[in-house]
Amino acid sequence: MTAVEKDVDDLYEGGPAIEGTNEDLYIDVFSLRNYVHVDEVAVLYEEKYGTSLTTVVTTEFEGRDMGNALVSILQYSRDKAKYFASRFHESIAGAGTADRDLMRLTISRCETDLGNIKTAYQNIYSVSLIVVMCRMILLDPTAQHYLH
Ligand SMILES: [Ca+2]
Repeated sequence: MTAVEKDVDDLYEGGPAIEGTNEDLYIDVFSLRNYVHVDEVAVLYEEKYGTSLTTVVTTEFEGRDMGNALVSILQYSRDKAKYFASRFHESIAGAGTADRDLMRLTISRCETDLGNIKTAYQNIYSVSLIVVMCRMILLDPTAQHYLH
């Protein structure tokens, strides 16, 4: 079982499956995991239990500020820029064979939201995407064409 799958089941067992809510569990999952993880949990939760996690949180925390905060985290995690930042991270982590994927991502996204991706990448991984890409180019001679 992956960490995402475990969180999905835990959130079900600590929420809809019981009377009341295991609030500490919800707060832990939403605040301690990175945004990519939270979004993966949200997607898998809906696939597995047929209800959006946003609906579950809204119901379990009805009328309380904590519910609004958790829903905000869900929405932020769902942001497209985060998704593409994650894809960049995967491409860079596998540099060499993945440079074609990275280039394709760059071309497809650069005219729309590369600025948002750079910001998201910085927020998630605490390092500049530009710095990471420059390092990759310097270390990988086959990636030199990105400079031209
Ligand atoms: Ca409940």
